[in-house]
Formats: sequence, structure tokens, C-alpha cells
Amino acid sequence: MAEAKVYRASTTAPVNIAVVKYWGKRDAKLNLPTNSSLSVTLSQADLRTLTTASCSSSYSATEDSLILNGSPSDITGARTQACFRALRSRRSALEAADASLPKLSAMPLRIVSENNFPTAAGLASSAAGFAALVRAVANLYELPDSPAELSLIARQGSGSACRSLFGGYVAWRMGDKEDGSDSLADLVAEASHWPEMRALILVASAAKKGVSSTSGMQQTVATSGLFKQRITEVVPKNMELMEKAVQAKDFASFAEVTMRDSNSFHATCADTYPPIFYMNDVSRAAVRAVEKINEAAGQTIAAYTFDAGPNCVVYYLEKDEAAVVGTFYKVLGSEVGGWKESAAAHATDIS
Ligand code: 2P0
Repeated sequence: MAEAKVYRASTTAPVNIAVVKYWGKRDAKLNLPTNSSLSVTLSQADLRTLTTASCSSSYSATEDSLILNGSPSDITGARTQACFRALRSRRSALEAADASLPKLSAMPLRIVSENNFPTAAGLASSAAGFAALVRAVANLYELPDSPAELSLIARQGSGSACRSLFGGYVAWRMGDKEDGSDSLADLVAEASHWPEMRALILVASAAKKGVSSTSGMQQTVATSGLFKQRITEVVPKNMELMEKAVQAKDFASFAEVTMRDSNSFHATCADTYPPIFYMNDVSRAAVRAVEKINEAAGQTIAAYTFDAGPNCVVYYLEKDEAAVVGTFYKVLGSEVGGWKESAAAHATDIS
């Protein structure tokens, strides 16, 4: 008897680094945020997840499986299951409409995924990871869905993942529907609109972070007074200013909003009870280094931002590469050691 066919599709997904941060859920089950957010997609040459999805009736295990960076990974979590369910149901609809299609939706799925950067070190690995998973299975199932439609599924895996379905400058609109059907990613501008944007990633620690984003943000929502001001006043204003800065390619404004929003996010973490500290002494040295660079330049040519970990991302424009990257190492070298590695990345489109 002939071996049953193995169906397979591969894809990559990029990392995105938010300049207006997502922090807080209004619905943990559907993964709906308390505020909109905006990010820059980084080049896949530097940071990406590569994922292959396959399915076959010959797979002996009846269950779906995931190998992440060479090790079996748990997929029984509600979020991963929600993604698989949504993708299968879309495939089932295609199969119901066309009886000649193979019944892929009934076969077990095998997912193999690899990051080329430290997992869960505050480098948005879950964003690239879930975006790649959703796209790989969508390709395998030959779904006709647009990136925005797929972002609705990726969001259920990890909020920030919805922004990794697009390249360039991407907003996640929080939406206001209870079912989450309008909480999706939206392209603000292609990378080609402002291709001079660069990001320097400074890895202070590649260790797994202490407080996961999911539980950290739940604690913030439950206990921080400052958080209420952040979601009602600070973020709506920052979203507006940031979209204008991107449209106008106004780096000084882009940088100020980026740094203020990062500061505001970490202030709400410190205002959480008990407090959450993601930044450390090495992170704070990076903030001072950026301030020195901007002082020396007599204008704002660099912007720091920190996610749920101590690593620093510095945005700058290509023309200022020597001033920013060169000075950064000089200042950091003399002030504090501790950076494990760094890489410069381009803002990018998804091909
Ligand atoms: C962001 N972060 O906008 C913010 C900034 C961390 C700080 O999105 O619970 O892993 O999976 O929806 O997306 C990290 O949170 O959280 C994050 P879940 P996620 O990039």
C-alpha cells in the first residue's frame, strides 16, 4: 500500500518591537487588550522564527505536536488550542465547499519551529512564534485569509503576535467589540515609506524573564492606579502622536514618544503591587548612554525602548549609524559592562 502523503508548508515571521506598548488585557480568554499599540517590524535577516507545519493521515500520533528549538513543547495551552481550532475551522469550511480537497483538517498537525534569537528573553519571541505558526498552518491549509484576518487568530496565541503579520509600521487596534472581531493589526506605513529606520538590539541578559508578560500585565491591571491614567490618557495621545510622526517621518517626535511610552509602561510596572522590575542597572546605563548621544548631537538621534525584560532596543536613522552605534559602545564600555551581544536590524517589509 502506498504511504499516505505528507502535506507541508514553511514560513518565517519577524520580530516586532513596540514603540507604543501593549500592556493589559480587558478579556484574558479572547486576549483583548486594554489599549492599542504600535510597533516596528524588524528585519528577518536578524531576528525571525522559521516554522514548518505538516500534516498527514500517516502520522502515528493522533495528537498535534510542536517542536520548539529542537525540544518538544506543550501545545495543550488554551491559546495554542484556540489558534489550531480557528485555523482548522477555516480549513473545514473550504473542504465543505469543495469535496475534491483533501481533508487536512482531520489530520494531526506537526509544527517545527526555530528562533534565531533567545526565546523568552524579552525579545518578543512569542510574537514571531505565534505569527509564524498561524501563517505556516494557513499556508498548509491554503487559506485565502488576508494578513489582517490572520492577525485575529495570531492575537489569540499572543497579543503582540498580531503585529508580526505585517512588515513596516504596524498598529494593533484594540477594538471595542466584545467578541474581539475588531481587535486586529493594521498597517500604518510600509517599511519602504521610512526605510532609513534602524534598530540596535542590546542583549543585557538572554535568560528567561522573571515575570511573564501575561501574569505581569494581569497584576498591573489589578493593582496599579497609574495604569488607569496610562490607558485612558497616555496611550491614546501617544498613538496619535506616533502615527503622525511615522507619516511625517519626524524622527525627533518618533523618538520622544517611543522613550516616553517605554518610561510610562515601566512606571506602571513599578506601580504594580508588588512591583515588577524588568529594567536593571545595565538597562539604566543604556538610557543614560542614549541621553549622552542625543546631548552630544544637539538633537534627538536615538531612542531607547524596553519590553518585559532588561534588553534595550535603540531606534535611530541610517545616517546617524556612526554617531549612535559608535558612541553607544564607547559610553557603555566605560560606564558598565554586561552586554552579552548586540545586533543592528533594519525596519522591514514582509515578502
Ligand atoms: C508589546 N509586550 O507591545 C509589549 C511591551 C511586552 C512589553 O506584547 O499575554 O507576549 O501573550 O498577549 O504579547 C508582551 O506580551 O502577551 C508584549 P500575551 P505578549 O510588545
